[in-house]
Amino acid sequence: MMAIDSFARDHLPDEADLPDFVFTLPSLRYPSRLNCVTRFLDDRVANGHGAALCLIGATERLSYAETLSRVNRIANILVGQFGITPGQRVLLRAPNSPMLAACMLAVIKAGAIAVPTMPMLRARELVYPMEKAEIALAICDIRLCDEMESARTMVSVPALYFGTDEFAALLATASDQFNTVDTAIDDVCLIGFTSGTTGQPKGAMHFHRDLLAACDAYSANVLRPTAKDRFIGSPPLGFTFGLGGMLLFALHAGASTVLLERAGPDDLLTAIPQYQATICISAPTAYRAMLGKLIGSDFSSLRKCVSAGETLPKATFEAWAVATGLRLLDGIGSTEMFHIFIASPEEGARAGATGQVVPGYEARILDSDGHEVSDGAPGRLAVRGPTGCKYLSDPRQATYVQHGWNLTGDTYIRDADGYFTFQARSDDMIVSAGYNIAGPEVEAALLLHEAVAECAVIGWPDAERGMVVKAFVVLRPGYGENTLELQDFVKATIAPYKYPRAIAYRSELPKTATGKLQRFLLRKS
Ligand code: 3UK
Repeated sequence: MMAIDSFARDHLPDEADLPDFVFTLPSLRYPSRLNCVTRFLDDRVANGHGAALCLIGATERLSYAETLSRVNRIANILVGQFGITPGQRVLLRAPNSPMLAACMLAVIKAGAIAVPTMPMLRARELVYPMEKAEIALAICDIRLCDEMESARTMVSVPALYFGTDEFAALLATASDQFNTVDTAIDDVCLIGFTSGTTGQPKGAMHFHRDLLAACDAYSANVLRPTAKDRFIGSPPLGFTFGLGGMLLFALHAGASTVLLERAGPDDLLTAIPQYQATICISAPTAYRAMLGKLIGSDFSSLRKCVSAGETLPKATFEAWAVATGLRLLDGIGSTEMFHIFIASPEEGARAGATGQVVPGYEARILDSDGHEVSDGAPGRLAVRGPTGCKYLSDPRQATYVQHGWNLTGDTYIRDADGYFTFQARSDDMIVSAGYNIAGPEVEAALLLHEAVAECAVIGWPDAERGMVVKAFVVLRPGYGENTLELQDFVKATIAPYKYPRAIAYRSELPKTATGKLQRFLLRKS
């Protein structure tokens, strides 16, 4: 019997602080012992799907059988060379690639816990998850070794670099047979650190069943990929949006996925036709950036486009539909919930609304006392389902989970048809002269103006009104500053009292590694 490291289990929140888990969908009833990689890979190969393409990178293409054999080899290296035992935490650091995907799957297959990180993190930012998760091994792309080596001067952790001759030699000699480590369905297999717009990142722990539930709830019911699909997109695998959307949903459907190191809007414009991708996973900002440059790009292979991470304004939804004939699939997810819990399939999509609750999830809108508000009134979004927030020893668990419900920190309105419309992050609501104004609504209005490429709206301290609405605007090339015109435009588009009383012009806006606007930095500017 192998020693089992109980760190993750020991650091789960107390029973009383856990969210309720609901398993209403029959497809979410899993056996009590299962390693999720069995479903993602081994079962596929056993069922005759081994020859189908699985992982596609800039320099290599692996079938399902080749992916399984690579994953097994890496798992053997982890166990044989580094003595990794079930439950230990393995940090991963690399841009998206088939090798990174294989390493993550190998860690999980070996019963260990993957702790993926964003490739752009600096040494100082790596130290926190390394210490907090008591990392046993760091797997890192050799090209990103500088920050890793500098982090390792601060925390002593063994490192395994890929992209080196030594690694290639290890891989070549390792056995491609590996017995999947038998785990409980509720053993932790992943710790995703939040990007943390403020404060220290939080380590959101997820079970084997959480990775499967995202596939069986959201992907199977809303995205509905088939084995013929080819995924492509921008989020890093270090972000649960990317891990689910770019890897797990593809594997779960027997489809292929294109994992590119550079997948910004300009890269996607050429990569989508080049790889004949059918499903694009990205964020509103990237779709907006692509919109202006679509002429000359052949997007005829695309059949679905997922947008998440930030609110999708009506204008972007409509412009994308006109330009490509595709209805963007908006969806709200979070690192804590692992993936998307409110989203509608194309035929049910409504411009400007995030969508309806994903089958398997429940959602409510609460007032500040925790009572449900009536349809049409804004309140705090509370959700529960098969997945939920489980922070690695963090007092902020009690903020996210209250009375069994996960409180995402977003203000939403539900209408009588069960559609949920995003208002603002609860701390981005602006109270000006007694009015409640949602910054993102003013942003959506500004984005309808032809001169506006990007914008961010915040509350700005004001002696008279408490706060005033202030907009930071990035202009499209060829347009000059014209504050009066933009103000009049907003007044003509939404209730006039919401117009930005101050407008500042910027060449770019501060964003997190996951592409979210950092409004708090603007508040300090
Ligand atoms: C915001 C949205 C409006 C919202 C994520 C899909 O973004 C993800 O996770 P994070 O932990 O952030 C969560 C917060 O981001 N948000 C995300 N999507 C939307 N707001 N409309 C949307 N469609 O404030 C939420 O609380 O970085 C997204 C899948 C997995 C994820 N981790």
